[in-house]
Amino acid sequence: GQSRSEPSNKKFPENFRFGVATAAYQVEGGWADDGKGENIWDHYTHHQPDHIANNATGDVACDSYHKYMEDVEMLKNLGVNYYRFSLSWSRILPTGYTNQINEAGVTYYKNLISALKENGIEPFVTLYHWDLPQPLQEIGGWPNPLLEDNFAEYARTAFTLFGDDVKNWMTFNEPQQTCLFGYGLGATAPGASASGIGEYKCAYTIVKAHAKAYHIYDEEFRPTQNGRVSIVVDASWAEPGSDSDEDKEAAERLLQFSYGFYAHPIYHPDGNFPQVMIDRIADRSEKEGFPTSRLPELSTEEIEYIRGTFDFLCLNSYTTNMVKWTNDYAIGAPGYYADLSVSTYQDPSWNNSASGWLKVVPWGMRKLLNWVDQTYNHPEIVITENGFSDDGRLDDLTRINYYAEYLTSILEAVLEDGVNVTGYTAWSLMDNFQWNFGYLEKFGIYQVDFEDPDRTRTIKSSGEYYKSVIANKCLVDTCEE
Ligand code: PNW
Repeated sequence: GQSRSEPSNKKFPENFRFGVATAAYQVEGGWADDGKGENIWDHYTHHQPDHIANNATGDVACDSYHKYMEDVEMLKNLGVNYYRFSLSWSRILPTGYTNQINEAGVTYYKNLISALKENGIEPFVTLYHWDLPQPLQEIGGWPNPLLEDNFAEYARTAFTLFGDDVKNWMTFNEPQQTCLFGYGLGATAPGASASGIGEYKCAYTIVKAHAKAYHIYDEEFRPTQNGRVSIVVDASWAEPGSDSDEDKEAAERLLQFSYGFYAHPIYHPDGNFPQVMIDRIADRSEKEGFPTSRLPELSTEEIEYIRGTFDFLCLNSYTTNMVKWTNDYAIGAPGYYADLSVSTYQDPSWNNSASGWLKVVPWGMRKLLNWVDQTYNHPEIVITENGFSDDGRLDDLTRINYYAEYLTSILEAVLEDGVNVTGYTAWSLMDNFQWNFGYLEKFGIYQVDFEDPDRTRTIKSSGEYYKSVIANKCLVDTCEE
């Protein structure tokens, strides 16, 4: 309901780490500067502008390509332990392939990384936050299994260039957003509509590409660089609509289709895609007249190669959905939602944000953390994104409440449930390009003035609050000692 609970007055453990996150396309701008190649978000915003609110683009965004020293000053002011940002593949390899390295792009990231380190801020680097080089889309993008090798070569290039200073790597950010929305539903770049087939082929490539990058790190870089590699998978908690066995089964099935699809092959001791997906998609494919399942099959060798390719678990989560059981959708055109066959809704009493999908449900975070802890054998978890959108006001009290309530729920999972969460990352350092929503939804703890050519940044009340949380490891004025 609308009621607010008091934030916890317990302290975070001494070794708990706090950070903030951004992503290259959302903040950098400089889309064609100094030899950068075109990627699928450049292409999509330029060629299908009607898919983006106000026809916005990331051409300039927060102009971090030029203003990164100011970003580092903000990070220093906040006192964060680490900064999670992503590399633009096309800025380093303009064609997507390793035939050509763009020295200016390499210099940009070297400068950013050394400025962070000089200020005692650890770089947490994502290799792929949705911005595939356009030439690799021209050969089909992620549903083409050959991209496994293109990604692996890009990863090796990044480990070689930056691995002496970067000790925490994430291969992919939220493959569900790439696969389901980009290649299934046609809602985000590259805008391919092939649901029931495209998202499954995409996931097959991505889990293998992740594993290959992990093995390359393990064999060629870990002995000298000694860092950690993982993948970021996003989840919304799925709460059964009632106590009935059907609704519980439906909620678990949604978690497996949305989160388990990408997490199970890597994080689960048995590896492979979730059995409920294998069974249901095979059954429906057969009834639809397909000779084999629309879900690609992982061979025994592939399952072995992929499972366990992580050094810690990275989780993004913002919200919760309620789930009700339904009859299986009628056999007809293939589709992800038909394969899944559940119905979801959000409780009208939950507090809103500026994003239609994002309702404030802090207790869902605690339940999700417990589910991940139990399902994947008590891994070390870093929350790599969590945050709240509004209209961009400086005095953003609803965002402070969101952070206080979600961090309370996380603290309870750690202290009372024994879940091994070691880090928390606020999305986002600053307002930025929010994909299809352009600049309408603001997630920053710093405001950015997008009317101002200088893209002036101003700290919000939530930024001051987060700063005090980091300094005191405490959510209220004074914590129990
Ligand atoms: C994340 N959901 O995407 C992305 O990693 C960020 O780049 C993005 O800016 C941020 O969320 C805010 O939109 C998500 O439906 C999109 O639960 C949707 C969901 C979760 C994450």
